Amino acid sequence: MTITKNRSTADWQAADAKHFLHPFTDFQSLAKKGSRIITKAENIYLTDSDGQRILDAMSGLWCVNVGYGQQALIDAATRQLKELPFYNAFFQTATPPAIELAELLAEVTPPQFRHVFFSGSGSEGNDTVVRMVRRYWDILGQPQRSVIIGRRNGYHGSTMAGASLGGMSAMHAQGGLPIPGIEHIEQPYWAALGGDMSREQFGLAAARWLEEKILALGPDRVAAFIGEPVQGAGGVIIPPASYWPEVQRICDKYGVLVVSDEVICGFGRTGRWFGCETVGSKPDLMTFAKGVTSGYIPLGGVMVGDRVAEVLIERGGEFEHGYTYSGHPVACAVALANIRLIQELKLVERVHDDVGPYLAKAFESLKDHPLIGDAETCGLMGALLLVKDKGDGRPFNQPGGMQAFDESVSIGMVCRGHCFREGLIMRAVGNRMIIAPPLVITRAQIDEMMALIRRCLDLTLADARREGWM
Ligand code: PXG
Repeated sequence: MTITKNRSTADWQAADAKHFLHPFTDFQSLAKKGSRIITKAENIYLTDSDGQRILDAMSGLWCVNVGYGQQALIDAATRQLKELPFYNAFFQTATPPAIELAELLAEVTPPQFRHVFFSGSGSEGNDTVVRMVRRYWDILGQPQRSVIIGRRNGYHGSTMAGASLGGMSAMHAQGGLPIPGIEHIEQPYWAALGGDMSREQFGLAAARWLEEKILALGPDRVAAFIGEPVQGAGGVIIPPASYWPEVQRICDKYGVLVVSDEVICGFGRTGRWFGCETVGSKPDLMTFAKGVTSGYIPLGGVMVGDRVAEVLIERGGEFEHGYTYSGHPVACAVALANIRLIQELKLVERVHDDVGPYLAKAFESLKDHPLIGDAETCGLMGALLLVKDKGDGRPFNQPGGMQAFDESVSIGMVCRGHCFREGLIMRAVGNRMIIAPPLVITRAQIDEMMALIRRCLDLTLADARREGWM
């Protein structure tokens, strides 16, 4: 054991504050408050350094699909570490785990996908997407076709290209983003932008913003459109059913490549293997990460559809791109064990037929709560909209844009504080409380989670009434 076992919480916090710069964090305010130190986990429960048990309704960070402590994944990593801890895939070499994972991914993804490019994370996967779609159009003799369209409040990672494709204004405000050649359209968020339109009418209207953008730029300049099937970090924004089929129709019409960012939606989260199957798109490229290894070890990549693969392979020559960890054997071995476990436990079918509908019903029953203006789910992703006034449905604050990481938005943070104290991890995105529990969650555990959610909403409501916020 290389980690000191018997340090106190205060000791961990002091060392943390002194040396560790956390992602998406105001360093100074966290140093004052002290981090929560998570020391172990089993199934869907975490334990912190004070011994408190916490129900993890966020699957770590949308990734621990098979739950914590799965022996098959631990064994796969251990075996591979002994056998061959690393070798690269650059110089005409490959390792068995990477080859076998490529084979298995081709099997579980939609039929147009027979090839994969590996990365170390979702952000790197989306950097690969940018390089690859531009290379595709170059090879086809259309180098001017380089613009990629993303959406406001979309999240595609934190590297230069990932953050540029995403539509988080707070991120764009730092470091000179977005990079050139990335454009954005408004998101398909009906509750915020739908006005008098029905959900389905709005879905069509939101898709047509894409057509307007393509026409404004000139179709011969547009390389690709990228979107999450369901926006995750933006607050679990579930698009109207009419949205993605219309997006697909428009992209087909102008020859624009469709990129489905499946980093959150992939590997069963929405009740199908991939989110594009749930929402009805037929992407040319698909970014994945997180659930591919259930987060046990970093791995990401891009599934490359036949339309792009054929051009890259048959006409492209060398693709000048790759990462040291592209096809890392230990990560790939864990992914293989993870995907086989998802198959064995029939987790995708379970989400679709059993726990997904059960969660949907439980969320429906929350609609009687005075704070809840809307409650919606897609598979095992769920969002609660917190409102000031149920009568007119007025939300606490307008999430409209990109407040995914804006800690000044109070009501969600108040609710999240209660969740922390009560032993529940639920995320706040502006005025939306969101969950994405491990796919192994049982009905009884959903009941337990819902009791905690209701209790935290009651505590938040009491605060709001006492403070005169509503
Ligand atoms: N695409 C999507 C759709 C994501 O959700 C990434 C790409 C980037 O993946 P990496 O592995 O580079 O982080 C993500 C990551 C949040 C939150 O607060 C969500 C993510 C990351 C950090 C925080 O919800 N998603």
